[in-house]
Amino acid sequence: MKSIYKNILQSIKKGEKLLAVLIDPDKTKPEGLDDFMRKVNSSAATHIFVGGSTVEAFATENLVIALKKHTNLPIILFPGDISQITNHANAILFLSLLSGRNPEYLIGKQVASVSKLRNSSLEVIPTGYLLIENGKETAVQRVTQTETMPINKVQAIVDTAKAGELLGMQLIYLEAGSGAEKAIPSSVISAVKEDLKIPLIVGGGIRSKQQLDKAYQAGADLVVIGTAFEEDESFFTELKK
Ligand code: 1GP
Repeated sequence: MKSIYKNILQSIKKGEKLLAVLIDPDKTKPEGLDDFMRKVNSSAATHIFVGGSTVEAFATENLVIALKKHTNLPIILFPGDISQITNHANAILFLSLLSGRNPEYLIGKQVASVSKLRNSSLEVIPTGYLLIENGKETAVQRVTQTETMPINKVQAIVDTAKAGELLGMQLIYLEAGSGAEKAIPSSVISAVKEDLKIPLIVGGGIRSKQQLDKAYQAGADLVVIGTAFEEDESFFTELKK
């Protein structure tokens, strides 16, 4: 049943905040997921995102198959590349890197992935992806060969997110990059949110409950956390249901 996006909209309507745990197949192996996933399941996490910038062939599929044995949370692909598409997940963020001007990541990879998606059972969720300045170069920048959007150019960020909405995208994702030194500032989140009718995802560099709450208060509907959980699994206990 293709209901993941519908459920996100319903949660937002009820005033619920959503939390995705990002699991990178390059850093997490299918074996030994037991303990980690027990913590995920008893935390406030509502979604699992699976993806990374540089992932070995089949690593994503193997990880998704293993994850399904450990959780009932929806598993959403957040792919860095076409090779990470697997039908075993529930949905895919069909990303277009709107902050950059590299045609490969605006439309090229998307066209190339159609043969995999055309007959797939995955729920495809078109997502405008904006990479925002964060203090240091991140993997997304290196891989996509694009610039980040400066945080002092708030109107440009707001307009870019809005363009995504007007193009028919269903989600906007403000990304500071995995392991970012600086998370997306509240001022940027709130300015984007104010002008947007579709749900807003925020991720990158969020390492504390306080930062998480700040992002929610500023208007993030769904926050993505990866590195903080990888580095310290006890963070899950701070985020109990
Ligand atoms: C990266 O937004 C996500 O794509 C999560 O970032 O690993 O810094 O939590 P972190």
